[in-house]
This record gives sequence, structure tokens and C-alpha cells, in this order.
Amino acid sequence: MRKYRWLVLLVVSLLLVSTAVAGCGKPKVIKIASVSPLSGAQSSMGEAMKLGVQMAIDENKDKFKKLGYDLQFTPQDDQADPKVGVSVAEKLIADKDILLVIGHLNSSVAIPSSEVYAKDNLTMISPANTNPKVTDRNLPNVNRVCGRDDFQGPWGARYAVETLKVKSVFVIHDKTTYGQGVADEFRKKAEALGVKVLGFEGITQGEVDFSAVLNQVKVKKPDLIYFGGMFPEAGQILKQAREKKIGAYFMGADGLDDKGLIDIAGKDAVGVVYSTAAGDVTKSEVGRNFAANYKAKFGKEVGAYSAQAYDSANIGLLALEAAIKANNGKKPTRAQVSTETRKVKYTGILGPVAFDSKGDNINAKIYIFEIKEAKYPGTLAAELSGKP
Ligand code: ABU
Repeated sequence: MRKYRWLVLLVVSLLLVSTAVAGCGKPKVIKIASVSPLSGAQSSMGEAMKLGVQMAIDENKDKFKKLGYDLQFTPQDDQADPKVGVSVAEKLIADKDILLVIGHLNSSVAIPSSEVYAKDNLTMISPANTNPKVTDRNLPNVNRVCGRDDFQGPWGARYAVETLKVKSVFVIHDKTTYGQGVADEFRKKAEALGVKVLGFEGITQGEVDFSAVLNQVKVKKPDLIYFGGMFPEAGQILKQAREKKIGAYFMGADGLDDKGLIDIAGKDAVGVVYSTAAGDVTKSEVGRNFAANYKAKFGKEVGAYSAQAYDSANIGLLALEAAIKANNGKKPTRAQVSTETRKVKYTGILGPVAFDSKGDNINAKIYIFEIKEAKYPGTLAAELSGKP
């Protein structure tokens, strides 16, 4: 037995050494979260964002493996609810491996959630939040690739006046930060352009019977109904307006930019005009390739903010890579990633992206779409930039 002791010792030593070597070579974990509604009425929009992020992460896994990192994707459901968003944000901030958040969809969720991320300078890049307050708070960790409602609302008003030739409007909004905010921006510009505002009324998300407000609309006979809110309510209001034989134009903003509007309103969606901060991927080869790859990978058509979610994730990944390199390969801090994010210059699917000192994309555009047949998306009618 004694003669084998040296052999046992040798085997044990070899095992210990190989375990140590394997441990040293093990990639370090970096987690990236997407946060958007993955359940509830707005989940189709939120799912389309999540898949855009997933695509970017999957494409970058090998590159980060070579740098010694295992990129892990953790999609989160904020249910389009500010309270749920904050509790998800608290969970994310407590996990030190989370170095990047791509989200949210709803400004009313993004604003309080980003204050949680700000406590540890955790980078948030939003593909879709359009309310001005998202970036006007000057938080160093908050950025967005999409445009703002103080451009989107006024551009919508200009289009309504100059192209649709409307002279009067009844404005309805969903009382959210986004919905009421964009409706107010629309109203101010419409009034400045000489449009008579016949009403400015709030409804509640989740409501299904809009006869009270539509009875007021019917009496006032506006040329246009403008809705500030999301597609589930927009689809119902539109359908019920047509049932009441209200023939006014129907217009809204990017909350209408989802296939769900057609699913709810069907042929009544024909004629709807909407502004959006999400462009048309079919207008460029890179966009068409993205849409084809997305379809091949997920078996689904792209949603409004899929491309901008993909771009947001790629920007965050470039910032992460720069922060790792600046740190001599060591895992960067959240603050380092946040600093690098503001420096990224990136050409995305819908054009160049660069952030100003507030985190707004200086190249963001607003697009106007018209629904000419009961099919999503509508037809691109205008691509706008600068002040309306
Ligand atoms: N802009 C898309 C939808 C909503 C938001 O910003 O709240």
C-alpha cells in the first residue's frame, strides 16, 4: 500500500492544480438586462424590444468570450407599471454583475426606475422612452436613442395642419406621463398654428367603454381626434368612434405604432395617421437585413422598437468593451460603463447615434406614418428632424 502513496499524492496534486487553472480561465460574468412589458396589453411592443436586445447580445457573445467575459442576458417584465418597474430596478441594482440596462418602453416606468439605477450609475439606454423628463433630469446614466415628445407632438400638429388641413381637434389622452405629455405638446403647437382645440379630456388605461368622451366628440364635430396614449386604448376608441359614425381623422403618436392597433381596430384602422420615434426598417438594406435575420431567428416580424433596442444594446456593448480595455481587461465599474456610453459614436440601423450632455441622441428623427390598408406597419409619409 505504502508504495502507492506517492501515486495517490501525485494524482491529488494534479487534480488540485487543474481545478485552479480551470478556475483562473473561467470567464467572468457580465449581465445585461432588458426591461419592458412582457405581460399585459402592451406586451407585443415590449417583447419586440426584448428580442432586439437578445439579438445584439447573441451576436456579441464570442467577442466578449475572447476578452474573458461571459455575457448573460436577463430579460425583465415591468408590466408597463411604474411600481413593478421600480421593484425590478431595485433587483437589478442589487446584482453587481448587471452592468447595462436596455429599457424601458413606458416613460412613466422609466423615470422612477432610472432614479434607482442612478444610485449606482448603472447605465440605462432607452430605445423608446419619448417624454422630455427622461433626459431633462441630466442623470449621467440615462440615455435614449429615440426622439422626444417635444418634437414628436409638434411635428404631428404641423402634419395635421399642413397635410391633413384640419382646422379643429378634440384631444384625448390616457393621463400618463407619456400620453398626456405628448397630447399637450400636440395641443400647444396646433393652437399656435391656428387650430381650434374643442376638448382636452383624459381616459384611464385599461378602460373599455369610451362612450362618455366620444359622445362629447360627436357633439363638437372636430376635423381630427388626437389621442395621446398607447395602442390598446387607441384601437378601442377608434373602433367605438366609427361605430358612433364619427368620421373625423384619427391621429396619435408612437404609442399607436404596433400591430396590436390593427388587431383591435381592423379595417377601422385604415386612414389613421401616427407620428413615431421609430423609423421604417424597410427603407434601407441594413434595415431589411436586420428584419430578415430577426424573422429567421425568432419567427416573428420586427416591432416598432426592435431595431432601436438592437442599436441601444450594441451601443452599450461598445461602451462595455471600451471600459474593459481602459481597465486593462479587468471588469469595469458601472460608472466606467456609464462614462464610456456617452462617448460612443455608432451608426445604427436607422442612422447615426451620438449622445449630447443630457443623453439625448443628437441625430434622432420623427417619422409620420399613414395606415393605408389594415396592415402593420403603415406607410412612411414623412421623415423629420430639427425643430417643427
Ligand atoms: N414612446 C413610446 C411609448 C411610451 C412612452 O414613452 O411612455
